[in-house]
Amino acid sequence: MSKKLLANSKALLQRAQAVIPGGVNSPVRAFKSVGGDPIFFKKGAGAYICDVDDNAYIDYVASWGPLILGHNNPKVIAAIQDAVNEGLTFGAPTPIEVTLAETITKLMPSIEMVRMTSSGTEATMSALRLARGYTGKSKILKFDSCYHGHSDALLVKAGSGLLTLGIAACAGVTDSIAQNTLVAAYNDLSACQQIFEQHGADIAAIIVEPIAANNNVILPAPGFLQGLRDLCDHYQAVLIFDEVITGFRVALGGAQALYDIPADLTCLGKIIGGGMPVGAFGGRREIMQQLAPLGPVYQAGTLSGNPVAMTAGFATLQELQKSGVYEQLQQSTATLLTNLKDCANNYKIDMDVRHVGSLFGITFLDDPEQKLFKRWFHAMLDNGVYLAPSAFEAGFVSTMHDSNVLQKTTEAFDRSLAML
Ligand code: HOZ
Repeated sequence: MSKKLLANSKALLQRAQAVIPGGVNSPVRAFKSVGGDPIFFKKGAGAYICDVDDNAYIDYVASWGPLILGHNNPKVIAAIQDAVNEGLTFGAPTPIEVTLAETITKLMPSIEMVRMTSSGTEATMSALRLARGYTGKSKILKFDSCYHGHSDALLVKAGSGLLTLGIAACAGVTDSIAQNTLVAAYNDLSACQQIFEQHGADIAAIIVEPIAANNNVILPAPGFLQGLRDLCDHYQAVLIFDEVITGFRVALGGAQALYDIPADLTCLGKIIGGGMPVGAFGGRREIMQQLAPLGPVYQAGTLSGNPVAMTAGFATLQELQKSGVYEQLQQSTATLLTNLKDCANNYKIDMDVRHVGSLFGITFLDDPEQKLFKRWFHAMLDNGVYLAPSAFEAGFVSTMHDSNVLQKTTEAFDRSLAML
């Protein structure tokens, strides 16, 4: 357990546990799989976050992905402050939601029309409903250990917090809902072909993370995504890419640009809100026009298209469009992982590292029960590096992780391995 002074965090956790289930508002924050108690934070700046006991950490969680520009980017904060001065929400259209929609459709050409939501969960849930409404079919195909938020139909064999907490089947999801969710192993195209041979006439959509970021970053096997595209074309099913994590993270046009596979519908979140609550789903015009008020598929939200969130997202995308940003993110992450791998080799620790742009995964091999991971996680905390408290969550590098920060991380990693 951590040797840092965490008295204020512990006191807050006690208060929180009395009024918030588990003391947290999202289960993977609870440290349940790594042991110890969650840390409470009070501020962030650039690559660093500071807890309520004034301990500073280099942050590789980045609020689980949105903060690609680091904490409190001055341009994003200034834009938000201007927006706040005009009003927080109107429950009516505002100019900035049009501007953000135009920007998204320009940067991700498979998205011809887009509808904003307040979370990634709403985006995937609504995309499924739309796919069912458009095709008139009821089943969906998802992949084992991919995570698409917490709507009922998608909590079947899900990754992220369910994998972390060992929840194989979520209580409260009825059999009648789960039976319409078919599951295949990620990258197993022949299993998908068999499922389509059996159920093709009933399958409305395939939903997939084009990079399995909620299972510690598994890359798509060559031909896998194209195979899914072909199956959807052949059986008239909708191909949904869940790019909530990968969108604007792995490339400006997301994973679909990187692999050159257009989706019919794409789900977004995280980065397009610049740190504010947001989600979106969009795609082919013909499908999106099935949404109310144009069509019969209902979908809505009081805070959808919230002007403060739209402003933060637009300011973030403006920064990301500047030349060299993604090259720098790619280079920083490659440097970091090479340094960590060299360091692990020095200690004769077998470690696999993977990254696509600034999205990365680290796995200790021969560590099936994550015993080494847990000790390493706490050693890194003690050495001032904050990682996701789960062996199945991805890490994120921001534009603020400069060579100095990367060097400090490598030194902390070295000290952590020495402690183990
Ligand atoms: N679903 C997020 C991780 N993939 C976790 C969100 C949170 O706990 O804040």
